[in-house]
Amino acid sequence: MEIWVIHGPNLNLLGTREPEVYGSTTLADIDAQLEAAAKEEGVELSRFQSNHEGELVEHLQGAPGRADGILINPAGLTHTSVVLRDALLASGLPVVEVHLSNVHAREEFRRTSLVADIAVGQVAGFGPASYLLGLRGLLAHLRG
Ligand code: CA2
Repeated sequence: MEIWVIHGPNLNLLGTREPEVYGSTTLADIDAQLEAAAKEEGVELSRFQSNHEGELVEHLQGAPGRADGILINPAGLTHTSVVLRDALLASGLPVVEVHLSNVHAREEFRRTSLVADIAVGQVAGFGPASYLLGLRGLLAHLRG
């Protein structure tokens, strides 16, 4: 089984700026934790980060036939991007949406997600653990 992990814009800055909001863990740390969890679960991971909406869409277009499920933190695009939503839908794959922060306890605009209603589920507010919980949830869904 192969899970595609996708990180949206600015998440490459994790651990270097705004630690009071997003913590001090880097994206490489999160990827390493996910890799360890995937190994335990006996699944393959493919990881991708981009600051460009179009690159994320093109990447997602390669998912059908290769990925079994998508774990995504769409970052700011969560709240704005119809094209990312369309690309996720077009993949035909189960999607789990994750956020480091509790998007429901921040500014009003972060409470809107264009991904949540097409996702299997959303995990938000647990810092890097959101990714690990999201991965376990996605695998539970895929394994029925
Ligand atoms: O909490 C999350 O995971 C978010 O997806 C993060 C996004 C934000 O726009 C969403 O509302 C919630 C922001 C990602 C930017 O990450 C940074 C990390 C370090 C420094 C600056 C930005």
